[in-house]
Parts: sequence; structure tokens; C-alpha cells
Amino acid sequence: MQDWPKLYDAIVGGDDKTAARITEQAIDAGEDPSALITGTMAPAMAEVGRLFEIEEYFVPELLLAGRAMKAGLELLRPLLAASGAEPTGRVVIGTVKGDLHDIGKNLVASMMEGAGLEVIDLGVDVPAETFVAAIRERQPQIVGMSALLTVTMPAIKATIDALVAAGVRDGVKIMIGGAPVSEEYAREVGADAYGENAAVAATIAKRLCDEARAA
Ligand code: B1M
Repeated sequence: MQDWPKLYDAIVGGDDKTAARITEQAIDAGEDPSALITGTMAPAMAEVGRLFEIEEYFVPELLLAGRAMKAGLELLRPLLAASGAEPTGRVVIGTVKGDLHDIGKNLVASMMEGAGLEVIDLGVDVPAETFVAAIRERQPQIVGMSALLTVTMPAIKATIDALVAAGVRDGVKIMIGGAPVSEEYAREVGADAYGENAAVAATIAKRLCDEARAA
């Protein structure tokens, strides 16, 4: 894997045009999309988070960096999502109520598509009742919930409770993830699986779908 310092700088600097241009160069150079994300793009977002924590960056810089990251990911998405096979399972995924972060969730969705699953993306700030309605309509094997804020983690528990109350919990496997979420928290709230990152989430989702089909 090559180092792509200009892409790193473009994301940290919130320059979406340069981020897209360098991503295109990386694709043309045959760079592995997953390596580009884990080696360059995700560390750039971590640096943006650090600068926000030490109050060198504020919300406008987060927004610009998010836009630059998305500009690169948009170009990588078709490469990540191309599996060429018929879907072997269905996933409904969304960022929970109150939370607007979607970069990680989108990455998870792309990697799941790349693992041969059909993904129905409910977007961000998704109320529990929207998850319930999507389960009834689309009959997924897996429901994925993402949360990036400690204050929105309880929305995961509230959504699971709503699934139980609506009588749709037992027919699906629930996977949760996002920076503040942990394996322990997943157990605590009654989720079936925790995805530490997009690649792990896609591998687990595929396994759960295969098990559901075999059962
Ligand atoms: Co926000 N933000 N933000 N932000 N933001 C964080 C999360 C924060 C950690 C920054 C910091 O303080 N260092 C902090 C949260 C602190 C906390 O609660 N612990 C924070 C804050 C405070 C806020 C606001 C409250 C700021 C404000 O307004 N004062 C506000 C909240 C808005 C809201 O949601 N209601 C806010 C807003 C925003 C923007 C909208 C400006 C922007 C998001 C743009 C977007 O997503 N479209 C933004 C950004 C960009 C960030 C940081 C810098 C980057 C997030 C990101 O995209 N990371 C972030 C700092 C950080 O993460 N270090 C931060 C890259 C991405 C690939 O990683 O999302 O972790 P991640 O996803 C990973 C894994 O977590 C996992 O796989 C992904 C890929 O490997 N994963 C799953 C994620 N979902 C999964 C689901 C799964 C499985 C795995 O299964 C279903």
C-alpha cells in the first residue's frame, strides 16, 4: 500500500475537490480501496476528531472534513459494493434517532453490499418506529444500528425495546456499532452482534445471514 499524504491533508483540511482528485489517482494506481480507507482516510478523520477535542477545530471544520471524506468514499463505494453475486441476505441499517453521523454507517453499508448482501439504508436520525416499519415491510435477516455520540447510545436500547414491543425482535438479528459502542454494551442492551469496524461488521453480517438461511 502506498501512503497518500495529500489525501490525508485534503480530508483534514476539508478540501473535497482535492480529496476526490487524489482518490481518483489512487484508484487509477490500483490502490486497494479498503487499504486506502483504513490506512489514510479513517486516520484523517481521527485527526479531525482530535483537533475538535483540543478546540482547534469547530463544527464548520467537522462539516468540511466530513464532506471531503464523503467525496472520496463516493468514488470508492462502487468498488467496495461490487460483489457481482445475487444477494444472500438482507440488512436494514440506520443511524439512530438524534444522531446525524453517517460516514461510518455508509461505509458499513458498502462493505456489506460488497459481501453480497442487499442493504436498505434508512439514513440518519432514524426513529424506532421507522426501524419497526422497515422490518415489517422488508423482512430483513439483520437490523444494523449506528451511533457516534455517547448521548445517542441510549437510542439503540430504546429502538431494541420498540422492536420487542412491536413483536418483530425475534425474527431478526441485531448488530450495533459506532465509535462509543462496545461488545459489552451490545450484550447489555440485548443486541446479537457488535461490529468494531466496517470490515468486521460485513463479515459478521454475512455469517448471520448464512446461518439464518441454513436454519
Ligand atoms: Co461529530 N462528534 N458531532 N460530527 N464527529 C464526533 C463523533 C466526536 C467523537 C468528536 C470529538 O469530540 N472528538 C464527538 C462525540 C463525542 C461523544 O459523544 N463521545 C462529536 C460531537 C460532539 C458532535 C456534535 C455534538 C458537535 C456539536 O454540534 N457541538 C455534533 C452532533 C450532531 C448530531 O449527530 N446530532 C456533531 C456533528 C458532526 C458533523 C455533522 C459536523 C460531522 C458528521 C458528518 C457526517 O457524518 N456526515 C461530524 C464528524 C465528521 C465527526 C468526527 C470528526 C468523524 C466521524 C467519522 O466520520 N469518522 C468524529 C470524531 C471521530 O470519530 N474521531 C466526531 C470516520 C468513520 C469512518 O468512522 O463513524 O467511527 P466511524 O465508523 C466506523 C466504526 O465506528 C464502525 O465502522 C465504521 C468504519 O470502520 N461503525 C459500525 C459505525 N457504525 C457502525 C454500525 C455497525 C457496525 C460498525 O453495525 C450496524
